[in-house]
Amino acid sequence: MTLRIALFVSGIISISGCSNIAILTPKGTEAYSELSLLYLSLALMSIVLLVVFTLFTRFLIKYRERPGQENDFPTQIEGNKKLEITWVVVPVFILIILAIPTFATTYQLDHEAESVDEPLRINVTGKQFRWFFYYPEFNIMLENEVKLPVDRPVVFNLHSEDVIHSFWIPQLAGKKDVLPHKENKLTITPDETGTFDGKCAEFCGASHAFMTFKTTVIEREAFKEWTNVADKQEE
Ligand SMILES: [Cu+2]
Repeated sequence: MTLRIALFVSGIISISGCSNIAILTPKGTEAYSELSLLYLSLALMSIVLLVVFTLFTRFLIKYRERPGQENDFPTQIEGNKKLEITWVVVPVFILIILAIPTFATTYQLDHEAESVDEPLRINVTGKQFRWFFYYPEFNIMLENEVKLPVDRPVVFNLHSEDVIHSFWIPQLAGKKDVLPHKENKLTITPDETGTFDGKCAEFCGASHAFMTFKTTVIEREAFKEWTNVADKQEE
C-alpha cells in the first residue's frame, strides 16, 4: 500500500511539470535573490507545519476516547502563562527572521533601479491588450516582444495608456505594476541567453490572458548587431 501511494505521488509530481515552474528556474540576478526569499519562507513554513502536525497527531492518539470514557470530561483549566508567552514569542521571532531579509532585498532591488550606471533603458507601454517596447538609445520600437543583451542591467520604465497592468517576466524578476499616471521602474539583469515568457499579471479586461510577450536574451555582440540593423531599417 505504501509503495502504491509513493508511486502515485511521484507519478503526479512527474506529470505535473513541477520541474518547469518558471520562478524556480531563475535566469537573472534579481530573480535569484527573490527565489532565495521564497526558499526562506518555505523553510520557516515547513518548520511550523512540522511542529503543528506532530503535536496534532500526538494529541489525537494520546487523548483519544477509550471505551468506557464516553462521559468523562478532562479537568477544565484556564490560562497557562508559560504556553501563552511561548506562542506569542515564537511567531514574533519567525516574523523577524522573515522580515529582515525581505525588507533588505525589496529595498535593494528598488534602489538598484536608480543606482545602476549605464543601464540599457527601455520604455514599456501597456495598452489593452498589448505591450510596446521602445529603446530610446536606438530608436527601435517592438510590439509584444523584447530583445535584451545578456549580463547588462536593463531598466524598464513602465507606463500604461489605459488601465492598471502588471509587468512580469517570471524567470527574470518579480511583478511590477504598470500605472496610467505614474512611471514605475524595474531593473532586470539576465545572466543567461534564451527565450522567456512575459505576461500581464493584473486582470485588466476581457483579453487579459492574451496580453503576453516574448523576452529574448542574446549575446552582447549579437545585440549590438541587431540594434545596428534595426536602426537602419527605421531610417
Ligand atoms: Cu494587462
